[in-house]
Amino acid sequence: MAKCSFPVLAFLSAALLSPASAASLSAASFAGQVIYQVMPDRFFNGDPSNDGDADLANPRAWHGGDLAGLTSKLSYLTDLGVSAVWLTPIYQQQTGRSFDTDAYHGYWPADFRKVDSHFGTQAQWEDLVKAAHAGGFKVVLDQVINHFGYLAPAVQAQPSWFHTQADCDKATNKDVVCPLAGLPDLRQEDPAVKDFLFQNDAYWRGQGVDAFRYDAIKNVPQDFLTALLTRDKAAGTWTLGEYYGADALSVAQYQKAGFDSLFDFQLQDAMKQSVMGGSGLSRVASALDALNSVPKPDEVALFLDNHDLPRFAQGSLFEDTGIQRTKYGLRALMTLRGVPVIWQGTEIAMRGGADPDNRRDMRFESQWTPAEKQVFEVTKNAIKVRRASAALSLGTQTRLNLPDSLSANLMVLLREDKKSGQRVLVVWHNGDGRASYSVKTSLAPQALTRGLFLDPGETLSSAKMSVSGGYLHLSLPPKTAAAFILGKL
Ligand SMILES: [Ca+2]
Repeated sequence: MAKCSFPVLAFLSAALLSPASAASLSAASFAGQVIYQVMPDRFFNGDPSNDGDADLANPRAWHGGDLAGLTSKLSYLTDLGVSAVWLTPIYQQQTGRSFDTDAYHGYWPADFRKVDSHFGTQAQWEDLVKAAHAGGFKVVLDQVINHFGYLAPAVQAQPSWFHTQADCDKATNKDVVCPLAGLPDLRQEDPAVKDFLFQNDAYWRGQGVDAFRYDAIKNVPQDFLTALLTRDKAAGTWTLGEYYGADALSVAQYQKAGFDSLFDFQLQDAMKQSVMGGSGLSRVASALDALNSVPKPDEVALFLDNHDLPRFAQGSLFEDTGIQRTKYGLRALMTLRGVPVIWQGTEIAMRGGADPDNRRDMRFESQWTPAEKQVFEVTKNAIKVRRASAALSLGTQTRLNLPDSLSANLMVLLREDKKSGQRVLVVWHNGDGRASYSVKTSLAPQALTRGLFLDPGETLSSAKMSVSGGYLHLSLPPKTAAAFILGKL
């Protein structure tokens, strides 16, 4: 729920926590998790009785998806193999439309502590949390801290809670004081507003939420964020900030300020260009190198697309290309240090342009094409491989230098879990055809090793690796990511 453009630099005030004091409060970690992002209205309709004026033909209207639907599809998430579920906001929204659009997305709140009737009842929320926890999922809830919905009664009832046009006009930090997309902008410097937002967090923590995804963090004051995050850390709540367009520098600055995690938009953009768009891998390599200097690289949220961006597969002209490259992208994502986040439908290479086209209704197995089923199977396999490997889930990440002539089509990462001694060699192959490479290496000799990722129906990967005579030998299918177990440390 934010718009800006690259490049992005975050300017933080002196009021922030020092890195040391922020780190000392840290309690929660999502290292090793794989998050699945759900927009409940567009996921699954488990209770037609709450549909209200849903209109499936209108992409800007409510569609009827709800909490009961998500609960009934937790088995789908278990099958996919993810470990956490992030819900876009589910609390009570404004009544009526703004810009000819319903508040189906959840970012136009009216009552922050009540489940919206379209999403279900308080009891259905409790059922969901109970079932999710019983299924081993962590629950991540979107928290809006910047604004109310345009038509929320509070805007008229409590005008002192909101910035005015005059505040905006005289503000030095327009991002913080001026409305985001015209939304009624909360005055977090008002103690009553601050306390209201603190209590919203406390309320949802009490409702079983394990982590918050904070919307539009560049649009709220830093000292407010610091106070909010201090409370979250003390309570053991993991925090994920959305700073639209964030690069590794922004990630580092906000982690130092107390966030456990931010989304890395720079890496997302690089992967879109390289994996889906077909340009070389150098921008991906740079984005990964930049992450080496963030305080908590294991916690950084990695993603191919989300509800605010065109779909990952949307970047390709042909259907089969979009399918093939989404498999590549999802496998590649599962090889990286950090916390992968999958937006509902990306695991079947769903298409869609800008909002609301990127929020088409989720489709499930009986509705899939054979190609979509294949993408799902590839994703499921890649998640399974990642979660079974301490090196891929939790290991350090070192990018190996390659000759310039190879670096557009090849990227090699060494993932090492120091605790277990497990090591995995990751290779991204961006070439259009099957290819073999021999690269000088200091790795110890190793017999022919097959890749860990399997295509549907395959029992032995066609991706091959060996090390002999001081050379790393690779034989790789086109446009894919591979991972090979290396001898222990
Ligand atoms: Ca419904």
